[in-house]
Amino acid sequence: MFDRRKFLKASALSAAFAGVGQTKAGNIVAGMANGIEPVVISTWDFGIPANQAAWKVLAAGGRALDAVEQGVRVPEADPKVQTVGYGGFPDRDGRVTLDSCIMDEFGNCGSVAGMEHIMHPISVARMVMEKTPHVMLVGDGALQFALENGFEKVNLLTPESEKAWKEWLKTAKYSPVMNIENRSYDKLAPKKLPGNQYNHDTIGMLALDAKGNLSGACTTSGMAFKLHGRVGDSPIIGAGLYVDNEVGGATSTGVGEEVIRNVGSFLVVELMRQGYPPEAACKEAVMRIIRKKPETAKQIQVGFLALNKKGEYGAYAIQKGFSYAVCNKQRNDLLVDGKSYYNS
Ligand code: SD4
Repeated sequence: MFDRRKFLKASALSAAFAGVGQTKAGNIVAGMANGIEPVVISTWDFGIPANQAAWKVLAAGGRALDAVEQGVRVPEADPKVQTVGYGGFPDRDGRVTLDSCIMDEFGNCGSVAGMEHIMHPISVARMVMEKTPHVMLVGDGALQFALENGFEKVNLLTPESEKAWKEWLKTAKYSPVMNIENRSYDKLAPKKLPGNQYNHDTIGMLALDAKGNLSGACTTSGMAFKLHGRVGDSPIIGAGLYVDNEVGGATSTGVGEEVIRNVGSFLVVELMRQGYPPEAACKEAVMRIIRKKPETAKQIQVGFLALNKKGEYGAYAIQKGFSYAVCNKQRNDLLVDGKSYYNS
């Protein structure tokens, strides 16, 4: 039955935000006038080469699901990206444990958490989605499943990441101080590692294909030097990633504990369902974290990235410095500075 109150609320929100982002790089993408055009967006600067791999699939008329899988495999395999996949920083026991998830246009999803020794956890997550009746496999069970399905066992700890871990061990207290860890590793490792190009976090990727279908992927080695067994937001459907093909998709980066507590990516998608444009939805999800824990929020970074069904996109973070990459027919290497609550 038609709900007039809901309709008026949604219309009012749409109207209130109608001007948001129409002229800014971070809000509107191809297809506004001439129907939907494919687009792929992803977190941080390493999103640029990842998007380009995804774009090959989209430009050939491929499925968004294939695009996001191919895209995030790029940083997964790149040892210079020390926060995703191979070469990722280990936990405080020196073990590289990976978290990944994927979600398609039908609401199917798959996930692995705390998985060791596999170069492409995103592809294992996809296999969990497609070959099992389950959503999530963890730890040894995830590894066993991967090995049984033809994935190769590799050593994910590179000499550079091992060195950074040993450096961290000199001063590390064995206590899970989650809310400052993000920053301490930012200060510690990347600047000391020669040749390191990238120093940020999780890759979350969202794509819209030529058929107008959405998919998303999220993959990470998690918080550097975490407690062994700690799982962040990234492999948790609704926290690190959510896609609803009727509305849009969202993904997150930063301190996963706060994202999980607020079911962040699901919240962003639900806000878009109510009429919020992507950036406004991301901002409201960030504000929810800040309002609940203002003192904690001063110390941490959380960023959300969102893409709606029309191909509009946006982002918002607690702290400044959250960049995201965009690739479409016009540009394959756009890097956008996401807006943030704190600006210094
Ligand atoms: C996590 N959100 O494990 C991920 C990793 C990240 O800053 O982005 N860390 O919490």
